Amino acid sequence: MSSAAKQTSLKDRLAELIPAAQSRVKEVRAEHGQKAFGPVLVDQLYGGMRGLPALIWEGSVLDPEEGIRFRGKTIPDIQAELPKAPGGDEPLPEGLFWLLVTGEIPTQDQVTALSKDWAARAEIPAFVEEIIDRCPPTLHPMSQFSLAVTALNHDSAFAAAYAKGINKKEYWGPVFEDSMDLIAKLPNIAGRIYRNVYGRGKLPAVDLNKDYSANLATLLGFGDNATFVELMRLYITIHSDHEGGNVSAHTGKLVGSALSDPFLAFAASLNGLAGPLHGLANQEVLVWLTKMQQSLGPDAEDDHVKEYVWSTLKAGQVVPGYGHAVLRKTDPRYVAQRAFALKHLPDDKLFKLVAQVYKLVPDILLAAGKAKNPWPNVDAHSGALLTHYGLREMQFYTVLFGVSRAFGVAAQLIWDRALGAPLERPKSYSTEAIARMFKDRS
Ligand code: CMX
Repeated sequence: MSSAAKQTSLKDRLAELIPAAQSRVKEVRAEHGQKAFGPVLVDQLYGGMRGLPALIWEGSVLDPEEGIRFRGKTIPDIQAELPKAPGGDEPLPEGLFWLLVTGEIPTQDQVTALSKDWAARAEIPAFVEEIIDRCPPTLHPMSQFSLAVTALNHDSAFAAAYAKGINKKEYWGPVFEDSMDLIAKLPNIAGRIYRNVYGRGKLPAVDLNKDYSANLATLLGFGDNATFVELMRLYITIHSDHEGGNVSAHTGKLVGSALSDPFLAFAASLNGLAGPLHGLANQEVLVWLTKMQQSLGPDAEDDHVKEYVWSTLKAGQVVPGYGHAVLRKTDPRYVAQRAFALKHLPDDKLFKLVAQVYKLVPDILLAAGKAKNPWPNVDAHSGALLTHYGLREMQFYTVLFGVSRAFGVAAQLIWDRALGAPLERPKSYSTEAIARMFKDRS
């Protein structure tokens, strides 16, 4: 690639890529449009649509055994290939966003340009600051987050362009601008919520010369800790995207399909992420581990931990952080966080408990005989890492997941509008309609 080409902005590169991608979709539809994936079972309608092929999602694909690939690349691939901060080991999330949007690995200069662009867009309107400031500290941080992101719709470039009658071929341009604004403003929103709710003082300004994660860490009050900044780089990168069917990703795509702008669409994603079976599981894991520590004391023996896990199951509760609707192996996002812990905090007590639970829970879930996947997911590990660096407020954890998830949802919203994705409108049936339909077919 020539040095001139290396300076191409993300938007320019996207504009270059869109015509070929549109032709590719036409080709694929012409060749395969009438082919079937296989039967749809009534059980899938009742069973949360597990395995039902229903969505196009360009940024990532999830293999049950292998885990996530972002544009074909595994987590170890992106750790090796994406640009890093000077002196850093973890990939910069800026590069991951470039990869999700273009399918290409950006240069260091392109990533630096994105850091600067996002820092320049980071300020949030005064009325959004007021909305956050007026929230009672007892309102869950995720509800505050969703309120603030919804309110950003006030300045949506897409909503304004649509009101003026923009040609549908041009939708992707203002959706791109809104997506960039959305991602850029999340650290200020997250930082403000954190400081308000937990009395952590005034919010500093975003530094135009720092990368996204360094600014996020500073806004939260942990910017002086270089390892925490590295953790944020890893955290934002690996939580960003997990193909399209999970609740937050699918909700964002669904709401975006009504041509709701990216702020409205992503606020809907956040409301889904706030559920305990999805993103809130990272909070639930820490609540569960903390209660276990309180009940068993430090350095609990394996047998006592096992008993505690069984008591959770016998109480009709799930073991948070374990199981997955698609994955059937240990989540590579868990593996990446475990590797970070082994490198930076091998002697941390909570990490040791997380590792002990990892050793014991899968066999218990297998013995209990219900969960299809007894292995840990991403949420089983993240809280222990945050706690180590002093970010101990568990109710805040899902907000960080939300900052990251914006990357994946925004990338798809841009492509949905570039590829002319229509309004989503699947067919639903009542139980009586199904009973009637299959009455004479047995
Ligand atoms: N602990 C106890 N029981 C579990 C379990 C767990 N960790 N995981 C699954 N099961 C149970 C289910 O509740 C279900 O029970 P019922 O038949 O009584 O309803 C049964 O095993 C079969 O479930 P499954 O097909 O294996 O899992 P699903 O696809 O229905 O659900 C998930 C997936 C993630 C909701 C589930 O594994 C779970 O509740 N895990 C704990 C919560 C969690 O960690 N969520 C985070 C997921 C990652 C993320 O999105 O952030």
